[in-house]
Amino acid sequence: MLYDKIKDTDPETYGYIKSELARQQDGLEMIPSENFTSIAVMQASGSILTNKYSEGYPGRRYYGGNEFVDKIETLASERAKKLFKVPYANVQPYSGSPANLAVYFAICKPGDTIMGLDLTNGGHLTHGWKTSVTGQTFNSIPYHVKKDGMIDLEEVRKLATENKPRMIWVGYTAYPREFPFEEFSRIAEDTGAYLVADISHIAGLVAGGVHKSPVEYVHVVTTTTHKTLRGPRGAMIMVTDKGMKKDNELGKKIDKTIIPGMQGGPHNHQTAAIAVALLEAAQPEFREYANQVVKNAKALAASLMRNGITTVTNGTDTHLILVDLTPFGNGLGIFAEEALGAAGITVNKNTIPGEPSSPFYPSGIRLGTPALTTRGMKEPEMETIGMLLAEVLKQVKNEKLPENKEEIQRYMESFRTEIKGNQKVKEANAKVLEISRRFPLYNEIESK
Ligand code: DSN
Repeated sequence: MLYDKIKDTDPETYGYIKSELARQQDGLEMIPSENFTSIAVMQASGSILTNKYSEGYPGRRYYGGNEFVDKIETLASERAKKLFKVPYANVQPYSGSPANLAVYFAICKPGDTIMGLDLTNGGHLTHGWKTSVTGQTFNSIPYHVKKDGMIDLEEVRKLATENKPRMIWVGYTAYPREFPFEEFSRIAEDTGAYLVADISHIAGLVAGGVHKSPVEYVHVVTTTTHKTLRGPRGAMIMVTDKGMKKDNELGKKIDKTIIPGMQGGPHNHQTAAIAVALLEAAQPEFREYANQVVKNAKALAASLMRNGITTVTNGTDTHLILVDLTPFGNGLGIFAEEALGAAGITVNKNTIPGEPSSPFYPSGIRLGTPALTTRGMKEPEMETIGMLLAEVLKQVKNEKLPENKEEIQRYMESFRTEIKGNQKVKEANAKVLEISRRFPLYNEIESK
C-alpha cells in the first residue's frame, strides 16, 4: 500500500511506477551496478526529511530547525566510519560523480595531472575521460588493461613515473577482478601521488569482507551507496588514516568543497536512507549476502563458459562478469542487450578490452549478481540463468550493424520486432518469469 496516495493524486505517474514495479518483479535484473534496497531504506528515502534545508554540517548550519537532521547526518557518517574503518566520512554528495568531483577540487588545481583507467577499458567518466569535465579541467593521462583484461600495472608505473600525477584513481566499473589497491599504493608512494579508490561497484563486497579493503592503501575512498552496498542513490567520501597523515586538513578541504564549493542543501531523506543502509550492511546477514553475491558470480561465469560464452579474464573475483561477444562478431553488444531484454533479462552493452567496434556499439555486455542475490537466488539458479543467457546470446550470432550510421536505427527497429518473435527468446522469457516468481520481490508494495 506504499503508493496508494500517488495513485489518488497522480494516476499517470502511479501507472508508470506500477509498470516499473512489475518489470522489476518479473524480470532478471543483471546490471551489475543495480540492486534492490530494503523497504526500510525506501521509507527513509521517501520520508518527510525531504522537506528540510540544512546547508552546512551538524552543529554549524545556515538554517534553523536542524536538531534532528544533525543527529541523522552524524549517525550516517559515524556508521560509515565504523563500517569502513576510517576517521572521516562525508555523506552529503548527491551521487558518485559529484563525490568524485569534490575530491578533485579538494586535492588538485585545474590543469594538474591525474590518472585513471580509460573509460573504454572499464574506467569511469569521472576518472578523466575526455568528454567529462574531469578530462577537460585536468591533464588526464589514462592507463589501460592488458590484452588479457588485467590492469597493466607496468604501464601505470611507467606513466606515473613520467608524468608525476597529483592524483591517481584506482576503481572501476567494468573490471571483473580484485582491484589492485596494494600495487597502486606502491606506485603512488614512489611518485608522490594522492591515491583515491572509487569503490562504488564493490563497496558492499568490502563491507561484507569478501573484497580487500582499500583503506590501508589509499588516501581517499569514494563510493556510491546504491550498488552492492544496497542503499539509496547517493554517495560518500571517506579519508583514511593514511590520507590524514598526508594532509591532516584533507577532511576539512573535502567538506568545504562539497559546501560551499559545489552543492547546496544536502538531501536529508537520502542521508537518512544511507544511515539505514549502513546499519543493514553492518549485520552478519549482509556478510552472507556479499559472500553469496561473489559465489553466484563465479557460478554464473562458469555456467556461461561451459555453454560456449567467452568472459573477459575467464571468470570473476567480484560481482561482475564482462562477456566478450567477439567470437560471434564485432559490435554485437546492442543486439545482445535487446535480445536479452526481450527475454526479460536486463543487462547493459559494454566495451571490452581492445574494443574493435565503438563505445556506442561495443562488443560486450556487462553482467552482475547483486540484485539476483538480494532476491535469494543461489548457485543452482545461476547455472540455469547461465544456460538461458547463452541460448539467447547465440540468437544474435549472425547479426551485423549496417556500415551506414543512418541505417542503424532502422535496422535496430526491425531487429527489435523480429527478436521478440524468436522461439528461443520466447522460451527463455517463460523460464525467466518462472524463476522470478519463485523469488518474489516487494510483494508488500503491491497496491490496492
Ligand atoms: N552507471 C554506473 C555503472 O553502471 O557502473 C557508473 O556510474
